[in-house]
Amino acid sequence: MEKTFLMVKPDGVQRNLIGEIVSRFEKKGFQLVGAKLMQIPTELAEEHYGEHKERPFFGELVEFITSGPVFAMVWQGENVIATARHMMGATNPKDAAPGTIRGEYGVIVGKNIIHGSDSSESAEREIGLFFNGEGLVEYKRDVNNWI
Ligand code: RTP
Ligand code: MG
Repeated sequence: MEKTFLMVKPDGVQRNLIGEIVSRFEKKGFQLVGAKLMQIPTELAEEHYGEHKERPFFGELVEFITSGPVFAMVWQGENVIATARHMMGATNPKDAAPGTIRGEYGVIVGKNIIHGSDSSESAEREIGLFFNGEGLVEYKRDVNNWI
């Protein structure tokens, strides 16, 4: 089953949005298979956002994502990678549709509440970086028969 890596960023944790965000993916019908509250070390942040190393905002991005605890999660379900990105909304909250997570709760691009893997390659890479093959739980859920 397809898996993706989602993370409530430090602003989302500070604003008490963990429950709201978890609830949205639960209600959609996706299944939580791993989660942890953690403070990201600088080296992990730099690796996670490595594709943006040359961008002018890289320093700020790493500083922000390491500035407080994040809630790291792995979710699974059919097409979960693309669907989660739709549910998150556009990167810049000013362009994110109402009803999406960033559209409802975000204001500026540097504090956009949630991260989500953007492809199957990045999902695999990010799940490996944050969970390192440990802490994922496979379990049957009766409700899956109804989704
Ligand atoms: P994320 O990786 O955090 O899920 O966000 P994303 O795919 O929607 O956007 P991406 O292009 O990967 O950018 C990563 C994060 O960098 C910050 N950013 N700042 N100042 C800027 O112009 C700028 N552009 C991007 C955002 O916080 C974005 O989530
Ligand atoms: Mg990205």
